[in-house]
Amino acid sequence: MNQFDLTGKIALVTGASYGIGYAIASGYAKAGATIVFNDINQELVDKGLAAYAAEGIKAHGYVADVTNEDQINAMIAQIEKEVGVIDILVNNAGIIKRIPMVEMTAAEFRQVIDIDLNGPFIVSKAVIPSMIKKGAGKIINICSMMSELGRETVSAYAAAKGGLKMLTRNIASEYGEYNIQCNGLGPGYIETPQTAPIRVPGHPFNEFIIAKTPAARWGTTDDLVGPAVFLASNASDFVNGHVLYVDGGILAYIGKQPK
Ligand code: NAP
Ligand code: GCO
Repeated sequence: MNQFDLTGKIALVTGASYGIGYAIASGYAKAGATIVFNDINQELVDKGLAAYAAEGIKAHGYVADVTNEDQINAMIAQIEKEVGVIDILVNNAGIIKRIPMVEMTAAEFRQVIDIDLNGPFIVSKAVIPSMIKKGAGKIINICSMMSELGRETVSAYAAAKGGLKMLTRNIASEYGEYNIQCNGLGPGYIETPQTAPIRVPGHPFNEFIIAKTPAARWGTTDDLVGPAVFLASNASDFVNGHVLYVDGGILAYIGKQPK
């Protein structure tokens, strides 16, 4: 039996019109899964549907804001009616604000926490009952280097991603007996629209990250697909409450000595 085969599984990836979510969903489709995704507006959902179709993937797209419990509950009910019960949930949707903490408004802080932490709670809470009924489920929360490390200007994001690591452990603890595995996937610094502003060649942060990464490069979304398939598949049925960091070695490395 191919433990990494996702044939017959239905995977919901939040915020997956592009970026990391899109790459993971596309990888799941190639492993046999049926892909369902949401994004915040119809334009993005249509953009995502076109991108999946261009790869020969018939995805199902829904407009829903992960912070809106009514929208999420309605979407899950619609998915179960139109596609089927969700076997795999990837809580991917997220934002970042890079503002010095003392200059960040409480509203800005709350917005990041709402999307990056409350959102995964809301969506997980909506899908777990059907996973319990089905007798199995996989939940993968997209964590971050900021689940372990702080840095200037990302206080809200680090608080959210640190909380997401503990929400991951708590879901694993509370629902493991129902054969639900909940794990984190912790990307390092990845080339996506979210990091474009700090990845400009010659930008000090760009050089900094390359010096902090043993692999001496930014990650790509392709680097995340194999680990994401592992966490969604039967190959990880006894892995629970773990955060799998896919960071090229950043967390293990003090950083290259400046020349
Ligand atoms: P991205 O390119 O900004 O994509 C994020 C996606 O989430 C977008 O489609 C976005 O839609 C959607 N989204 C935002 N708010 C939403 C909401 N309230 N409801 C539904 N969808 C929403 O980000 P990314 O780089 O692919 O990152 C994806 C995830 O990986 C995030 O959780 C991020 O924190 C995490 N991560 C990223 C990196 C990295 O280096 N890129 C590293 C570690 C972790 P809009 O276009 O409308 O915003
Ligand atoms: C930043 C980056 C990071 C990455 C990622 C690292 O400004 O430091 O955006 O936060 O997005 O989370 O794992």
